[in-house]
Amino acid sequence: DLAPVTRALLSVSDKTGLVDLGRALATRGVELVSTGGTARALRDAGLAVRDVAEITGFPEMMDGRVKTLHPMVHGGLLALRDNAGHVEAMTAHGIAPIDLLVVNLYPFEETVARGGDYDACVENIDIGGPAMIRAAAKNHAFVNVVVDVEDYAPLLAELDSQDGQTRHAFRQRLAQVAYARTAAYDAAVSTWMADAIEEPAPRRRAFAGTLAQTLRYGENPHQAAAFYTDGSNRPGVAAARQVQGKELSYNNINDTDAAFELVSEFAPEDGPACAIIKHANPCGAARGATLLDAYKAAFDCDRTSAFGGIIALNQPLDGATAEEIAGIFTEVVIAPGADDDAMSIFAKKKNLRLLLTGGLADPAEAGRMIRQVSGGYLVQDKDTGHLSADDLRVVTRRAPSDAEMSDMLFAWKVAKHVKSNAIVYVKDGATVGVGAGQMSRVDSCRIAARKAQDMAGTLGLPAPLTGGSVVASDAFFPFADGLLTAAGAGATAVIHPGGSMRDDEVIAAADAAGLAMVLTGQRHFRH
Ligand code: 93A
Repeated sequence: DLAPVTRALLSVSDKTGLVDLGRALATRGVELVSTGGTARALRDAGLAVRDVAEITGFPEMMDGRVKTLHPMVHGGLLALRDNAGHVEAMTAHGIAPIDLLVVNLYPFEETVARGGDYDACVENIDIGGPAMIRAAAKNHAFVNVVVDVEDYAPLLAELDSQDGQTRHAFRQRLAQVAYARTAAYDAAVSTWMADAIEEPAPRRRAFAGTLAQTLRYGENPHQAAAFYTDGSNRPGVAAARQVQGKELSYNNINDTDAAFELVSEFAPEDGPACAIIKHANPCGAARGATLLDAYKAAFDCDRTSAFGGIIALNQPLDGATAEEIAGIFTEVVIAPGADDDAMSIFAKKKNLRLLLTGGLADPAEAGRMIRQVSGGYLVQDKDTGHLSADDLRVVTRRAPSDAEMSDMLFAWKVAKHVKSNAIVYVKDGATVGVGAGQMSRVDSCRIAARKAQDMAGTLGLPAPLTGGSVVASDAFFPFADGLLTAAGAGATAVIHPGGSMRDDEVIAAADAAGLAMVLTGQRHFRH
């Protein structure tokens, strides 16, 4: 069960903690063997270290492509110490056992993330490192393999508690982590290649994630959960800097992502915009002359639901907006940045989480979405569909006014981020009613209209804001009933994909009600 550690091979690209580890091992009587740069770093710190080249009898060659790929190394990692044949082979060939392997790989993921060119990415595909990791992990009956700087301290603690040896269970855990690392590494290589290769897009994909955070729990307290990053460094919840507030929860991360992806639809140069999210659906989204105006207008769509919501902004948070946001309970605010005023106002709200992203996500950037079903995974391209006024086909006698057109395009972008069946009423660049996630479209129409009515009561308005609004539907109206509900609520123009068997009936109903209707030819289901 216990295995001694007398000889270690260290080969690391990330030299964090290396010298301390080397010294700690040397102090415990472990002989150090190492590759070029790693050996240099150890030697510079005054430690005795043998070069791998001395052991293999070969110099590192081909720009380091071949340095540890040799039987003297792999024999030392793979030999079963209790197998007479293996021991005989070691003796015959002068192979000395390696009991501890410390490797972290060429920074492939980092090279991709910083936009390295094709050749730089290829050169950063580590071959010898993963080969050794896999060999050492296979032989965990005798060999320890450490692939993470975080595991240096636990390794030393184990050696100290076990008198310079390690327990089988400890080595087994290290081996499991090691295979997770090599699997994620190769998945990252495959994912990068799939994106680098021109059409046709490859269909065989592997997925990689790096553990970023162990979460307190999942959607509910009885579910364990964790957060993995995909290494893309895309602006968003994963790469954001959390300035203040409690740790993000599973639901926070999910909702913050929904909020930021929605607000990223609105380019900063087109003016300030704000989205407020609850349970992954927008309960308000608006543009405004100022960020404060945008926030207030988004808030006025559904003040009740906005309580405890998540707010995303497309421009740096300013003092006036921060002051207004701080007036009610909000879970998370995510924005490209924040000025000093805003920071000091938020600093007084200790629990409010503030995330800064440094920029917006690019809604046109290709990506993959993965969903689990029982027994498998569904994978699809990200919904990057987008429209401009030129893509729309007017099908009613009345053409929309410029104001209606602008509101319809806004509503369409919001509808893309609402769970189906999605119905979004918009007036003057702000949502005034959102119907989400209903099994029937007409129900979404009714719910959105009713919520607008409720808000009119809250705001003390004589009539709901859906009067004179436009309405977007994420998919076609299968019958005229949803459209008639929207018209009844006061909508004057409608945007939807079209394509129903009953389009004629729906268009005739729009004409009869004096509505303007445009078809997108593209839908935005979101389930
Ligand atoms: O180019 S490699 O794939 N060929 C090898 O034989 C090899 N052996 C170790 N890369 C190889 N390594 C990697 O070198 C390790 O995984 C580690 O990331 C790096 C350490 O190099 P140095 O000690 O020169 O800084």
